[in-house]
Amino acid sequence: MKSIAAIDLLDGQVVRLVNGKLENKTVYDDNPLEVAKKWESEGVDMLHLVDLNAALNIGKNNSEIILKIIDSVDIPVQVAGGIRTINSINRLLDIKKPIKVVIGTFAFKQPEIIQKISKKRLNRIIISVDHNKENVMISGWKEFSGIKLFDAIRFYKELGVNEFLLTNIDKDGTLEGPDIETLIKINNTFKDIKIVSSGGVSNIIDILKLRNVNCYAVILGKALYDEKLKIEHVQELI
Ligand code: AMZ
Repeated sequence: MKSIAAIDLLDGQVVRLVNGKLENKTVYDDNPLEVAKKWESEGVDMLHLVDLNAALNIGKNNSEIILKIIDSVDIPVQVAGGIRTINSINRLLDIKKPIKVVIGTFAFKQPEIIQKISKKRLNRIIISVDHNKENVMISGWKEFSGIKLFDAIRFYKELGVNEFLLTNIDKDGTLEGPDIETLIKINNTFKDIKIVSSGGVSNIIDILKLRNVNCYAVILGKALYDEKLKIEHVQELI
Protein backbone atom coordinates (compact mmCIF):
# COMPACT_ATOMS: atom_id res chain seq x y z
CA MET A 1 0.00 0.00 0.00
CA LYS A 2 1.19 3.53 -0.73
CA SER A 3 0.99 6.46 1.65
CA ILE A 4 -0.24 9.76 0.27
CA ALA A 5 -0.19 13.08 2.13
CA ALA A 6 -3.07 15.43 1.34
CA ILE A 7 -2.43 19.11 0.84
CA ASP A 8 -5.79 20.86 0.51
CA LEU A 9 -5.39 24.39 -0.76
CA LEU A 10 -7.80 27.23 -0.10
CA ASP A 11 -6.84 30.86 -0.83
CA GLY A 12 -3.19 29.81 -0.99
CA GLN A 13 -3.23 28.25 2.48
CA VAL A 14 -3.07 24.62 3.60
CA VAL A 15 -6.40 23.79 5.21
CA ARG A 16 -8.57 20.87 6.30
CA LEU A 17 -12.33 20.95 6.09
CA VAL A 18 -14.74 18.64 7.90
CA ASN A 19 -17.22 16.89 5.58
CA GLY A 20 -16.16 19.34 2.85
CA LYS A 21 -17.79 22.33 4.53
CA LEU A 22 -16.06 25.72 4.41
CA GLU A 23 -17.51 26.73 7.78
CA ASN A 24 -15.54 23.84 9.31
CA LYS A 25 -12.19 25.09 8.06
CA THR A 26 -8.90 24.79 9.96
CA VAL A 27 -5.87 26.59 8.54
CA TYR A 28 -2.71 24.57 9.11
CA ASP A 29 -0.09 26.53 7.22
CA ASP A 30 0.46 29.57 5.01
CA ASN A 31 3.25 27.97 3.03
CA PRO A 32 2.08 24.97 0.96
CA LEU A 33 5.51 24.49 -0.63
CA GLU A 34 7.16 24.05 2.76
CA VAL A 35 4.43 21.59 3.77
CA ALA A 36 4.98 19.59 0.58
CA LYS A 37 8.71 19.44 1.23
CA LYS A 38 8.11 18.44 4.84
CA TRP A 39 5.90 15.45 3.93
CA GLU A 40 8.40 14.46 1.25
CA SER A 41 11.31 14.61 3.69
CA GLU A 42 9.34 12.52 6.21
CA GLY A 43 9.13 9.75 3.62
CA VAL A 44 5.60 9.80 2.24
CA ASP A 45 5.21 7.99 -1.11
CA MET A 46 3.09 10.60 -2.86
CA LEU A 47 1.35 13.96 -2.50
CA HIS A 48 -2.35 14.61 -3.12
CA LEU A 49 -2.87 18.28 -3.99
CA VAL A 50 -6.45 19.50 -3.90
CA ASP A 51 -7.41 22.91 -5.21
CA LEU A 52 -10.47 23.63 -3.09
CA ASN A 53 -11.05 27.06 -4.65
CA ALA A 54 -11.31 25.39 -8.04
CA ALA A 55 -13.38 22.44 -6.77
CA LEU A 56 -15.83 24.74 -4.99
CA ASN A 57 -15.64 27.42 -7.66
CA ILE A 58 -14.81 30.24 -5.25
CA GLY A 59 -12.11 32.89 -5.48
CA LYS A 60 -8.79 32.50 -7.24
CA ASN A 61 -7.50 29.03 -8.05
CA ASN A 62 -4.23 27.63 -6.68
CA SER A 63 -2.71 26.40 -9.92
CA GLU A 64 0.42 28.53 -9.58
CA ILE A 65 1.41 27.01 -6.24
CA ILE A 66 0.42 23.53 -7.46
CA LEU A 67 2.82 23.83 -10.42
CA LYS A 68 5.52 25.13 -8.09
CA ILE A 69 5.11 22.14 -5.76
CA ILE A 70 5.18 19.70 -8.70
CA ASP A 71 8.39 21.34 -9.85
CA SER A 72 10.01 21.29 -6.40
CA VAL A 73 9.44 17.73 -5.18
CA ASP A 74 10.84 14.45 -6.44
CA ILE A 75 7.99 12.19 -5.36
CA PRO A 76 4.90 11.56 -7.54
CA VAL A 77 2.03 14.00 -7.20
CA GLN A 78 -1.68 13.64 -7.91
CA VAL A 79 -3.65 16.78 -8.60
CA ALA A 80 -7.36 17.19 -7.86
CA GLY A 81 -10.05 19.83 -7.79
CA GLY A 82 -11.56 21.83 -10.62
CA ILE A 83 -9.87 19.98 -13.48
CA ARG A 84 -12.77 20.40 -15.86
CA THR A 85 -11.40 20.72 -19.39
CA ILE A 86 -9.58 18.29 -21.62
CA ASN A 87 -6.85 20.92 -22.05
CA SER A 88 -6.23 21.19 -18.33
CA ILE A 89 -5.98 17.39 -18.08
CA ASN A 90 -3.50 17.24 -20.95
CA ARG A 91 -1.48 20.21 -19.67
CA LEU A 92 -0.90 18.37 -16.39
CA LEU A 93 -0.12 15.06 -18.09
CA ASP A 94 2.33 16.81 -20.44
CA ILE A 95 4.55 17.80 -17.49
CA LYS A 96 7.62 15.60 -17.47
CA LYS A 97 6.98 14.28 -13.97
CA PRO A 98 5.01 11.29 -12.64
CA ILE A 99 1.74 13.14 -12.22
CA LYS A 100 -1.72 11.67 -11.91
CA VAL A 101 -4.87 13.66 -12.55
CA VAL A 102 -7.96 13.23 -10.39
CA ILE A 103 -11.26 14.00 -12.09
CA GLY A 104 -14.65 14.23 -10.44
CA THR A 105 -17.25 16.70 -11.73
CA PHE A 106 -15.97 16.79 -15.33
CA ALA A 107 -16.07 13.01 -15.69
CA PHE A 108 -19.60 12.79 -14.34
CA LYS A 109 -20.93 15.71 -16.39
CA GLN A 110 -19.16 14.67 -19.61
CA PRO A 111 -18.31 10.96 -19.41
CA GLU A 112 -17.26 10.96 -23.07
CA ILE A 113 -14.07 12.88 -22.18
CA ILE A 114 -12.54 9.63 -20.94
CA GLN A 115 -12.54 8.38 -24.52
CA LYS A 116 -10.69 11.54 -25.59
CA ILE A 117 -7.74 10.71 -23.34
CA SER A 118 -5.17 8.56 -25.09
CA LYS A 119 -5.15 4.91 -23.94
CA LYS A 120 -1.48 5.26 -22.97
CA ARG A 121 -2.39 8.02 -20.51
CA LEU A 122 -5.47 6.46 -18.94
CA ASN A 123 -3.38 4.81 -16.24
CA ARG A 124 -2.61 8.31 -14.95
CA ILE A 125 -6.28 9.22 -14.61
CA ILE A 126 -8.05 8.69 -11.30
CA ILE A 127 -11.81 9.02 -11.12
CA SER A 128 -12.89 10.62 -7.88
CA VAL A 129 -15.93 8.90 -6.44
CA ASP A 130 -16.89 11.16 -3.57
CA HIS A 131 -20.01 9.68 -2.13
CA ASN A 132 -22.69 10.29 0.41
CA LYS A 133 -24.46 7.02 1.25
CA GLU A 134 -23.29 5.69 -2.14
CA ASN A 135 -24.62 8.71 -4.04
CA VAL A 136 -21.69 10.15 -6.02
CA MET A 137 -21.48 13.88 -5.36
CA ILE A 138 -19.91 16.54 -7.62
CA SER A 139 -19.33 20.32 -7.80
CA GLY A 140 -17.61 20.62 -4.45
CA TRP A 141 -19.81 17.86 -3.00
CA LYS A 142 -22.90 20.06 -3.33
CA GLU A 143 -24.65 18.30 -6.20
CA PHE A 144 -25.76 14.70 -6.75
CA SER A 145 -24.23 13.40 -9.97
CA GLY A 146 -27.25 11.17 -10.60
CA ILE A 147 -25.17 8.01 -10.36
CA LYS A 148 -24.60 5.52 -7.56
CA LEU A 149 -21.11 4.54 -6.41
CA PHE A 150 -21.01 0.98 -7.76
CA ASP A 151 -22.53 1.96 -11.13
CA ALA A 152 -19.94 4.72 -11.44
CA ILE A 153 -17.00 2.39 -10.79
CA ARG A 154 -18.43 -0.22 -13.20
CA PHE A 155 -18.95 2.40 -15.91
CA TYR A 156 -15.47 3.95 -15.80
CA LYS A 157 -13.79 0.56 -15.39
CA GLU A 158 -15.44 -0.50 -18.65
CA LEU A 159 -14.03 2.65 -20.27
CA GLY A 160 -10.53 1.57 -19.22
CA VAL A 161 -9.99 3.53 -15.98
CA ASN A 162 -8.47 1.37 -13.28
CA GLU A 163 -7.89 3.75 -10.39
CA PHE A 164 -10.53 5.35 -8.17
CA LEU A 165 -10.30 7.81 -5.32
CA LEU A 166 -12.91 6.77 -2.80
CA THR A 167 -14.10 9.38 -0.32
CA ASN A 168 -16.97 8.84 2.03
CA ILE A 169 -18.02 12.47 2.54
CA ASP A 170 -19.55 11.72 5.96
CA LYS A 171 -16.14 10.53 7.17
CA ASP A 172 -13.90 13.16 5.58
CA GLY A 173 -11.95 15.18 8.14
CA THR A 174 -13.64 13.40 11.05
CA LEU A 175 -10.93 10.95 12.24
CA GLU A 176 -13.76 8.43 12.67
CA GLY A 177 -11.98 5.60 10.87
CA PRO A 178 -11.99 4.70 7.17
CA ASP A 179 -14.96 3.23 5.35
CA ILE A 180 -13.90 -0.43 5.55
CA GLU A 181 -17.41 -1.73 4.83
CA THR A 182 -17.57 -0.05 1.42
CA LEU A 183 -14.03 -1.18 0.62
CA ILE A 184 -14.95 -4.80 1.33
CA LYS A 185 -18.03 -4.48 -0.88
CA ILE A 186 -15.91 -3.00 -3.69
CA ASN A 187 -13.38 -5.84 -3.32
CA ASN A 188 -16.14 -8.39 -3.59
CA THR A 189 -17.61 -6.74 -6.67
CA PHE A 190 -14.64 -5.65 -8.80
CA LYS A 191 -11.35 -7.26 -9.74
CA ASP A 192 -8.23 -5.46 -10.94
CA ILE A 193 -8.97 -1.96 -9.80
CA LYS A 194 -6.88 0.27 -7.58
CA ILE A 195 -8.67 2.02 -4.74
CA VAL A 196 -7.18 5.06 -3.07
CA SER A 197 -8.99 5.46 0.22
CA SER A 198 -9.52 8.95 1.56
CA GLY A 199 -11.11 10.14 4.77
CA GLY A 200 -11.43 9.07 8.35
CA VAL A 201 -7.94 7.72 9.07
CA SER A 202 -6.84 8.55 12.59
CA ASN A 203 -4.42 5.89 13.82
CA ILE A 204 -2.18 3.00 12.93
CA ILE A 205 -4.98 0.43 13.34
CA ASP A 206 -6.85 2.19 10.54
CA ILE A 207 -3.78 1.74 8.34
CA LEU A 208 -3.70 -1.99 9.11
CA LYS A 209 -7.42 -2.30 8.35
CA LEU A 210 -6.92 -0.62 4.98
CA ARG A 211 -3.95 -2.83 4.18
CA ASN A 212 -6.05 -5.89 5.00
CA VAL A 213 -8.72 -4.93 2.48
CA ASN A 214 -6.14 -4.57 -0.32
CA CYS A 215 -6.29 -0.84 -0.59
CA TYR A 216 -3.86 0.43 -3.21
CA ALA A 217 -3.14 3.66 -1.34
CA VAL A 218 -4.25 5.66 1.67
CA ILE A 219 -4.64 9.42 1.84
CA LEU A 220 -3.55 10.92 5.12
CA GLY A 221 -5.00 14.28 6.01
CA LYS A 222 -6.15 15.51 9.40
CA ALA A 223 -4.31 12.72 11.25
CA LEU A 224 -0.98 13.99 9.89
CA TYR A 225 -1.74 17.64 10.51
CA ASP A 226 -2.96 16.97 14.04
CA GLU A 227 0.12 14.77 14.62
CA LYS A 228 -1.93 11.70 15.46
CA LEU A 229 0.06 9.72 12.91
CA LYS A 230 3.69 9.86 11.83
CA ILE A 231 4.59 8.98 8.25
CA GLU A 232 7.58 7.03 9.58
CA HIS A 233 5.25 4.70 11.52
CA VAL A 234 2.88 4.31 8.58
CA GLN A 235 5.79 3.37 6.32
CA GLU A 236 6.84 0.59 8.69
CA LEU A 237 3.47 -1.12 8.23
CA ILE A 238 2.53 -0.73 4.61
O1 AMZ B 1 -14.12 19.40 0.36
C1 AMZ B 1 -14.84 19.55 -0.62
N1 AMZ B 1 -15.99 20.20 -0.58
C2 AMZ B 1 -14.42 18.98 -1.90
C3 AMZ B 1 -13.24 18.26 -2.11
N2 AMZ B 1 -12.30 17.94 -1.23
N3 AMZ B 1 -15.08 19.05 -3.04
C4 AMZ B 1 -14.37 18.41 -3.97
N4 AMZ B 1 -13.24 17.92 -3.39
C5 AMZ B 1 -12.21 17.14 -4.05
C6 AMZ B 1 -12.65 15.73 -4.31
C7 AMZ B 1 -11.85 15.38 -5.55
O2 AMZ B 1 -10.55 14.94 -5.20
O3 AMZ B 1 -12.37 14.85 -3.29
O4 AMZ B 1 -11.97 17.72 -5.34
C8 AMZ B 1 -11.79 16.69 -6.30
C9 AMZ B 1 -12.84 16.72 -7.35
O5 AMZ B 1 -12.88 17.96 -7.96
P1 AMZ B 1 -13.74 18.15 -9.29
O6 AMZ B 1 -13.65 19.59 -9.55
O7 AMZ B 1 -13.06 17.31 -10.33
O8 AMZ B 1 -15.09 17.68 -8.98
